[in-house]
Amino acid sequence: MAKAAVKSAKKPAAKAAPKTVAKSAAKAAAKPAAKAGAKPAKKPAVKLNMLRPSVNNMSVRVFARAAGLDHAETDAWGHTRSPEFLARNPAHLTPMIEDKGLPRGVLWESCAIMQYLANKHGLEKFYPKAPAKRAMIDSAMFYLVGTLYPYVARATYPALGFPQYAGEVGHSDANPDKKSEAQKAAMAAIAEPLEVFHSFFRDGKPFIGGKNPSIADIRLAATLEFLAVIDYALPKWAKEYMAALEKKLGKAYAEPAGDVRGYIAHVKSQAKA
Ligand SMILES: N[C@@H](CCC(=O)N[C@@H](CS)C(=O)NCC(=O)O)C(=O)O
Repeated sequence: MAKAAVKSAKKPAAKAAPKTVAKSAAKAAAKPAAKAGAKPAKKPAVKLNMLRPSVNNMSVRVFARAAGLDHAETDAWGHTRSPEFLARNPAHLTPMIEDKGLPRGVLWESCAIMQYLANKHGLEKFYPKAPAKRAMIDSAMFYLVGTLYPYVARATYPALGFPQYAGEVGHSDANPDKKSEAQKAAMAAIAEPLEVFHSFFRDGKPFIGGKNPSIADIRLAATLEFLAVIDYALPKWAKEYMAALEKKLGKAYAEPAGDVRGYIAHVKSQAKA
């Protein structure tokens, strides 16, 4: 399994702080950079710009490790709105990879990144080539990003301290009762799509991908990590599913998950204080 080299961002500028990650995130999840004096490895093939407390980022970080891809992580904390970053990625979003073959040199959107890297390196174990099987993985990921994730974001971002999106109650000047009502409604809405992943996409199999976790499984398990911040009562199957995926992927999962879990523990301890 390839170990990701990690470069930390230089001074994160307060003004350039990323939209969806609270300022304390960088501190809470910050890890020391690679050991000084270590033998310089050959230049990694792919550069991954990432933010540690994010489950969108966690998905790609887990996948790159699990697939043993030659890559280096750069902590983009405080840089996503810098002129240099925006010139390459006007959406200012992470995860973002830099890879030579790409027409614009960069690619963002977690699922698109995993699909591209799996295609490029023939990683059929994570992303089957057969059209019908592949379509199910794609369907699960689109359903996650388009339906489940917006509920998860509205339910958890207020507790995570992440800003919500324009037009949402959480983003507005609405009174706290209205905000709390909206948060609760989003939380209640999670159960239905979650059950769809279980009954339809897993359909009795250990993972959406079958015996082995696919990129859709990595995306789903990572997303569910955020629910711990609101003490969401996950159904038994979901807890077992997440544990099975972590067992199967080992450190490849546990390491990036540790950053997300560390951030959640931090915000929870702040809320209690
Ligand atoms: N749908 C995207 C969401 C990406 C996203 O929201 N990234 C956030 C972190 S969770 C980000 O990089 N925000 C920085 C900014 O907006 O400046 C994906 O799955 O990759």
